[in-house]
Amino acid sequence: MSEIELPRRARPLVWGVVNVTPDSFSDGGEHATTEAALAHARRLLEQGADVLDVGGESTRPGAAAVEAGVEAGRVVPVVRALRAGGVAAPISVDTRKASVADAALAAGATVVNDVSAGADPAMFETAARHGAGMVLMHMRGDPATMQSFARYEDVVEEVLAQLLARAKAAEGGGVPASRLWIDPGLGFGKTAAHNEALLASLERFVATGRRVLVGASRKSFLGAAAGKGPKERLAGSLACAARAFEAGVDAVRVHDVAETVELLDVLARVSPRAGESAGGRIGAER
Ligand code: PMM
Repeated sequence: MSEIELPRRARPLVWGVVNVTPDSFSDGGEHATTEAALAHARRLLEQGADVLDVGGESTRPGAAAVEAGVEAGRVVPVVRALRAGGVAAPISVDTRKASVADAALAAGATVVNDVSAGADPAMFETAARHGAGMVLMHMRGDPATMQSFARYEDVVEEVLAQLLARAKAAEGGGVPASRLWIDPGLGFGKTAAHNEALLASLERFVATGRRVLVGASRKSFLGAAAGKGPKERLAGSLACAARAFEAGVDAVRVHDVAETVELLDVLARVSPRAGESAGGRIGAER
């Protein structure tokens, strides 16, 4: 079975966020049109993004759901135009809907980034049929309700157990382990203390042998309490990327690609962990 083509690096791969939404918390809907999203995606590639993560539904806490047709109408033209323009980099589609994933994969995406970890019963079959990769992210409830579920006895063990169960389900649905990432879902039904505990325990996720992706970029726990807006959370976002490097995760999902690539490339040269980190593991047998 052929594997998804991913670059090999001595540091986590950088997934650049392309939100084609009018209401994303992190970039305020700046890239809502196809043209703006395309320009943004090309800029992220120039800055060194390894993967483009294209999304058409805001998942910020309390966000309302988006119709499948509307969501597909946002993401599919962007994926298609990137491929038509010769972009060869892996493209993931950030969606919870199998129909949107299906259309985006047909247009040239190669990975499904599903913040619900396969809640749509048709999702695993869809990813499997296209030979796509899948990110399985941890969340409780949905974006409208998730913060009411932010109660855990042991957040690390509970998140990990749920993710491993979803990974087994994905494999049962035909998506092989070599194409799966698990993601603790920072900010999705979690308090700041939960997010911090998960970041402090990333090694537990890496130790499962599964690929791990982490998305901390610009999230509220990095500064909302101090009155910092999403774009004022760069230092905190970079601190989390450094933490991900140290823990040996495979990928970080970020908005500030240039700064993150620079940080990780320096770490790859100066850290005793260089080479052990996960970008270099990608494509290895699991
Ligand atoms: N966070 C957001 C959206 N999608 N996907 C994954 N796999 N992990 C995340 O942490 C994650 C995600 C939050 O919204 P944003 O697009 O505005 O950053």
